[in-house]
Amino acid sequence: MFNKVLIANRGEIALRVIVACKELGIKTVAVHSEADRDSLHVRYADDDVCIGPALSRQSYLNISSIIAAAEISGADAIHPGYGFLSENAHFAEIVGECRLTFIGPSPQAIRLMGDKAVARDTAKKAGVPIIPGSDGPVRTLDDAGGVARDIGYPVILKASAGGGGRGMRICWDEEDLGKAFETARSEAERAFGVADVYLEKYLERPRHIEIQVFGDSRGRVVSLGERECSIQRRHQKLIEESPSPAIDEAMRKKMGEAAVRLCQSVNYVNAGTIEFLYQDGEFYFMEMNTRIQVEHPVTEEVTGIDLVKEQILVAAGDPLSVPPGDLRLRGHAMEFRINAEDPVTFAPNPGKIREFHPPGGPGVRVDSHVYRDYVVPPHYDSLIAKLIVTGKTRPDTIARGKRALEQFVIEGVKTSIPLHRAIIEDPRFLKGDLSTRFMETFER
Ligand code: MV4
Repeated sequence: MFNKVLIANRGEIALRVIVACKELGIKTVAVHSEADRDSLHVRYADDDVCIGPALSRQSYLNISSIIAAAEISGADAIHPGYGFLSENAHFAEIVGECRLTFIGPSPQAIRLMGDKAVARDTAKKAGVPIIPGSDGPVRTLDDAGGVARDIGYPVILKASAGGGGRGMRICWDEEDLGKAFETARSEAERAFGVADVYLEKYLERPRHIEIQVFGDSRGRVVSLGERECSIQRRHQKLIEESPSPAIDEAMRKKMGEAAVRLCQSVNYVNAGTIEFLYQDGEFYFMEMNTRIQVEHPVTEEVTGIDLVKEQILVAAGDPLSVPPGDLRLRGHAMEFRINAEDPVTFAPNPGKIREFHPPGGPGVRVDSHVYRDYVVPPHYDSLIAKLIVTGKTRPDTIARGKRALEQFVIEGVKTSIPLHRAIIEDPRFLKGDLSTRFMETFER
């Protein structure tokens, strides 16, 4: 087992990893920027190293500073959290070359899934359903037009190196495609350094449903149920839940088996997520995320598995602790992401938190790094807390969420709490009638 783990991240996920290490009896090293000196992850870690100025590029994305911090503090492993360097294959490689353990998948697996056109092809070869579309990138407008005519409009152009909704273009007809093709390519080139784009049939009302997967170094891969993440705005998730109101036991098994096949085909080790679009009773592979995700707690609540501890144990060579046989999800869990932002315009609202009273009681979990008088810096994402509620059924969980959101007091910065209080009263939300376009038609 590791003696000391360095956490290459900040905010709530840095605290979450420290908590897991403490429970495993492992020492921790926090790294922080100049803007994060007063952060709780710095206070709770055994050691801390300042790795640079506030700007992420100069601190949390600065590979040499992080490696140097690991060396001077005597860490033997690095947990990347989510965001920042978590899906950077080059970083994972350097960590290994420096005789440190990267707590995550291999650089090869990260690289393979980082190219979305390659990931799509890998899924197809593993027998995982994909959305009708091009075989690999489309090189010319002629090729794109040919594929689009075959599959029928509307189609969507996606950047091979993109992901998370960046660099996408919907085309309703040939004229749209003609206008979008070169723009999409040059945007992809500018944003990701690779111009490649691929094409898919555009699904008009899908749900975003993802499967949590986990592989160990003995070649075992398990699926740990799904998360429904359809409630998003500007490709930022707002609410996630497990189980999905759209998925029954038979579908869960089918999706889980498809996700496991994909992982096995790339010898996947550690935590990962297979994202699917789900529409009219069919699921289609969209992307794979090779990291622990923000919304991992909803899976922890319904499976009883501590995913972050599991990441550390598996990285140290232990077998998965999950017993063999079909997993059953227990109860229902829902996560509300609380951002320091204007609830109407969604503009970030950094500043000093004047009051902070998180809710408690049965079935309520708050994962947060903030406290009264904490100053939310303007340099990073605006997530300040995750409220996770668990109950026996979906209605019980919603009732618990409603009271917890009412009890949650945060003053000094504007937050998304009022938005969550409104969504939780929406008749479509209550029915579980969700799609990725839910927020487009949401009226407060
Ligand atoms: C799609 C789609 C419809 N059809 N692909 C957005 C994020 C990126 N991972 C892929 N995305 C989409 N791909 C096809 N063929 C709709 C979206 C999409 C979406 C997906 C999940 C959650 C929210 C979304 C919001 C807008 C569009």
